[in-house]
Amino acid sequence: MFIENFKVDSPNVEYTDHEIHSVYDYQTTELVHENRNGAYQWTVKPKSVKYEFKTHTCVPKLGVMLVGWGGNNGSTLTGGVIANREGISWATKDKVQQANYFGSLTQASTIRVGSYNGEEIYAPFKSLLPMVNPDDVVFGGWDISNMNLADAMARAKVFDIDLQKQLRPYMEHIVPLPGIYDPDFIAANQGDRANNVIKGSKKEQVQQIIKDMREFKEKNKVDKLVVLWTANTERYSKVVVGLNDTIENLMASLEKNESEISPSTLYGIACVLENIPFINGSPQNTFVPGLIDLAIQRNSLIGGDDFKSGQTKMKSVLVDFLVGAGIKPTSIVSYNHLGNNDGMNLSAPQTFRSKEISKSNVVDDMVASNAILYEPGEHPDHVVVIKYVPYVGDSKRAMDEYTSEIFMGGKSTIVLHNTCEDSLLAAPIILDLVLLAELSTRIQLKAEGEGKYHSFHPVATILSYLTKAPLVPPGTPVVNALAKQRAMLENIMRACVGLAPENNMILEYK
Ligand code: NAI
Ligand code: DG6
Repeated sequence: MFIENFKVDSPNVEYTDHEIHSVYDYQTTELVHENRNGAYQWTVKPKSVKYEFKTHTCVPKLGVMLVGWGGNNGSTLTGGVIANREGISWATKDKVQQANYFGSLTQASTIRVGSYNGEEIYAPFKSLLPMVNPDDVVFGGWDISNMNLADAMARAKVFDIDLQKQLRPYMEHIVPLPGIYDPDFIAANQGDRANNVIKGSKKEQVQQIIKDMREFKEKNKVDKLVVLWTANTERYSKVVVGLNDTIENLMASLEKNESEISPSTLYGIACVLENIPFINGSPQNTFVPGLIDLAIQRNSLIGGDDFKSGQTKMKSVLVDFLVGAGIKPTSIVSYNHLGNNDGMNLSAPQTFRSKEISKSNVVDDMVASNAILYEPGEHPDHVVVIKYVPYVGDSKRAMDEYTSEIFMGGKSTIVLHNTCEDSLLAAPIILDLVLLAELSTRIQLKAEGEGKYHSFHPVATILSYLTKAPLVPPGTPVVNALAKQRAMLENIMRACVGLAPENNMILEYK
């Protein structure tokens, strides 16, 4: 059964006009070991820590500025939100299609609330805490191409033609702001697009981005802004002592107009200086150590890296299942071909390398979790291939072969083939990222013994479900397994309304 929303009735939860206050017992474990005659003896102690959460319930008017607004993702997301907001439907060869937010965790998935008369009761994920309605988001952003969004949508060839016709009047007057262009960081084949660029030194470019964000906020009367990079994948920038390894060195490098500071890092610096959440949807190392430290110092949310849309999402489910079932994946080979501008940009070795890195590390935590299957240091062969095939456009083909060792030396090979418009997968993920980033800035918490409430760590691990290579605070374990990432997010939101984590024990029926 489905319910639209619910309220929690508990002595541990208080709803006031402006906030939800909850007291929550965090059940965890503490491990100790001692050396007994040369062998470690481990002891596990259950531990309970009392937390208090405070969630501001006033939902702001939210502005979202996209870097790479005129790209396939940017135009698809913008058109998709307009279509939802305006209630647009369109004819396809199969049926009359209504606009929807399928593929969005916050808008189109549910959580289990409990059982009622022997029936499982589900509610929308978004009903857990007050969230911005995507229909109300005001979009803006930058692009190094000055193409208007209606033409960009047509160039992307993602939406059905009847939908494009209906969206055109809403989008043809929208032209992205000039962006920061540095040909050294993206493929040479992108040069023809770059007709809308910010001039000046890197410091002046950062100042221009800050000015743009302030003007956008002012003009659109938004209460809050989130910025998200959905521009071309850049090559990795070199991380060098004295260049970008500390806040001081990064800021000094900005003053000196050092060539190795990438455009994405420049947008990041601008956002952190303005305390505006900044999310990186591409794989490059935008968050060099100096920028991470700056974000921590200024308590400004950063999140990334690289949207987890299709092939990697499957991988972070399938390998988790295999290893969790005691089966040993020994070879994972992932081929993609696609024909959109992203594919063209990734056909250069340096930008491909960024993508190869973010796609390759996604099974590490699952492999490390099972020393029965894997020797220390052992890892499955894992190969990622991406080819540019213009004809298929945005309709990416992803082919995967997983070979595993099973019982008594047997082998099992699973082959997957997925065909799908890449931008239709990415657009709802972008929405989730910005909506959850905004929500997380309204949550404060404190553990027992902590005097004052504080926000979550500015490096937003809460967003990891949505990214291939989750950015984590220094010293924090990276979790890639999709089910764990979803559970983490859902359970934190449940804690904010004083609900226990979903443990699936269903003891009441045992
Ligand atoms: P796209 O190439 O269609 O769009 C990128 C846009 O960024 C272009 O319009 C380009 O002119 C603009 N641009 C490039 N550098 C810029 C800069 N410095 N400042 C402002 N604008 C700039 O690519 P698409 O398909 O929209 O993908 C965007 C990014 O998202 C890519 O890096 C891609 O790797 C990443 N991504 C996409 C996924 C998907 O499923 N579509 C999944 C994971 C990541
Ligand atoms: C080629 O792989 C293009 C990429 O931008 C991907 O489409 C994107 O990284 C999505 O990757 P995945 O592994 O989540 O499907």
